[in-house]
Amino acid sequence: KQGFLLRKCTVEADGRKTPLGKRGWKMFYASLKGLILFMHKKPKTEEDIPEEEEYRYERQVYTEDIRNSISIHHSLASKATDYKKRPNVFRLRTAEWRIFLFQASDQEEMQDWMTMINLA
Ligand code: I3P
Repeated sequence: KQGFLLRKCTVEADGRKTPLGKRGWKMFYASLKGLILFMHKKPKTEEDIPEEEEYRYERQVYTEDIRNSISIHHSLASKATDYKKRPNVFRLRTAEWRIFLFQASDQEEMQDWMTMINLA
């Protein structure tokens, strides 16, 4: 499963709220392989694009972002019914109790991501 996802961090591994300034929504190209949700980001500058690690999706260049990739082993995805500001948002709680919100492009995509993550 792969596709664009907007991500917002809300709770860190230490159980604390993600600090202000790091709570914004950020676009990633995500791909679920095994038990890792690999994240790919748009590089800030052309020089940040390593030739061999270049990914192109929908005419945009996205490079692998190991730091933001997430282990989904023992994690749980569920619809963020209490989050009303945006549609098609699901919550991901990881084994270390980090919490992320992800906004998918539509309801079907959201359902698909939740199913794939929870069945992985
Ligand atoms: C955050 C950004 C998010 C917002 C978050 C802000 O600021 O505006 O969009 O979340 O609110 O802290 P920053 O970009 O400086 O990190 P919402 O879109 O959910 O409102 P929050 O602190 O209430 O999570």
